[in-house]
Amino acid sequence: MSVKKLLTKSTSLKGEIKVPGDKSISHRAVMFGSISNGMTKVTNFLPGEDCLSTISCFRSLGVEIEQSGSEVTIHGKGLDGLRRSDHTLYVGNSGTTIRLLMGILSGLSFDTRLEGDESIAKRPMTRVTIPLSEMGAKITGKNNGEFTPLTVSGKNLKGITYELPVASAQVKSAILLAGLQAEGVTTVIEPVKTRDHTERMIRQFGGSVEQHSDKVIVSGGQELTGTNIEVPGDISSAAFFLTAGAITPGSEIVLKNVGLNPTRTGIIDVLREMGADLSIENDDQSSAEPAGDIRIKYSQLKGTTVAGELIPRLIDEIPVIALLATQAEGQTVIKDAAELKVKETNRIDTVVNELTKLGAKIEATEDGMIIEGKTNLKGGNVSTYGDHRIGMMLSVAALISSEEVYLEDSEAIAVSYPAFYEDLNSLK
Ligand code: SPQ
Repeated sequence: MSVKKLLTKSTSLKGEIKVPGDKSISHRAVMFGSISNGMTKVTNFLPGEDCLSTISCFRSLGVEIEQSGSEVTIHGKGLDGLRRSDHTLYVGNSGTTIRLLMGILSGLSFDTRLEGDESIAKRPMTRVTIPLSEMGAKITGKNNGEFTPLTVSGKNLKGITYELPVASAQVKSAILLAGLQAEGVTTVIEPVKTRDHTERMIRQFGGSVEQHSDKVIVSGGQELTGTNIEVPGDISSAAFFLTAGAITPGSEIVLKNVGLNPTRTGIIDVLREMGADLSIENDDQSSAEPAGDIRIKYSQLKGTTVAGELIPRLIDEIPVIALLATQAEGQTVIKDAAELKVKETNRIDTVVNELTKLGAKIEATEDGMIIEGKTNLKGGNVSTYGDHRIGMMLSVAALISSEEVYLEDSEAIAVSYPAFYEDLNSLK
């Protein structure tokens, strides 16, 4: 059901928010818990639609999982404990679920059919099916395995050395999950370093993995053991409030317990570069995933360039960085980000089209966008087009728009942040 939401301008935002658990880490906690031996307890799990899809897929594969809000208990019986599902696994809107799951299913001795929603049906899968097939799995799907529905027939796998053609944590993770089951050693070479939650989690579950600046190496045949995982807050969710605080005059917001894994903190670097008044407090580097509180105050911003090695460290924050740039003096250039075209929507086109409707001066390029600031945003009719991050970015834009903003398909936000509007309203 499409929900059209009326959004209005706000005065200064003040207060504290504890953003929900990290989406990437929540998915991986359920996956590793399901393939390990023994019990795994996950706290601060993100009960968003995407992570619930991951739970539902593993339940269909025979894993006993209890979930109540942000608490999850997984009764893992190891990879051998997974059973063939008699129905197609439905991954909803979640690219992480389908791609990482394919890595796990590649080494299991049964067939599994996978499909998702309309957006998943358009997202490229050969980036995963090619290396997994090279390892020995048999994967069939629409257009020679490019699109869902896909069927994975698990086989005995052999380790490979694979150079990723695109910087992608999902592809790297799928290969590592297959590598844990393969004969011999699997090496993934990255063009640019991407988020390393999978690597950190292999160690948390008692496995071993070698991490170098440009490559990751795992040996096959490792036995993983269940453990307790405390998920830090999601910096990609925090990014919407960091932006709201930075662009809404008079604001001061503190975001509690946000994940500060350096492979994810590109947004902090960009905000600082743009002149934002931002500080990190209670920085805790002692856990497997570092975390801390982030304080942001309204300030005058200036344009910047976002490119190169920074891109994978903030890939999901680019929609909201485009909004920040509309409020910065001068030009902001975002490049080397062609991957945005294959997310939940083509995020170059959606960001440019929707922000243009609100009066932004923004132009699409082949691999990014160019934004001229500072512009006054006005009201209008916009849509998420089913993309949660576009929905939250437009909701933040509405805070400083001179007229009312109507947001079509606002329900998409529940994919990663079901309580987004409650948290936003608590700051008004
Ligand atoms: O799971 P999904 O739908 O792919 O989610 C997105 C998002 O905006 O939430 C991307 F559309 O995040 C990806 C991210 O872009 C999550 C992810 C991960 O958990 O490994 C890695 C990134 O994708 P990729 O393709 O660059 O590896």
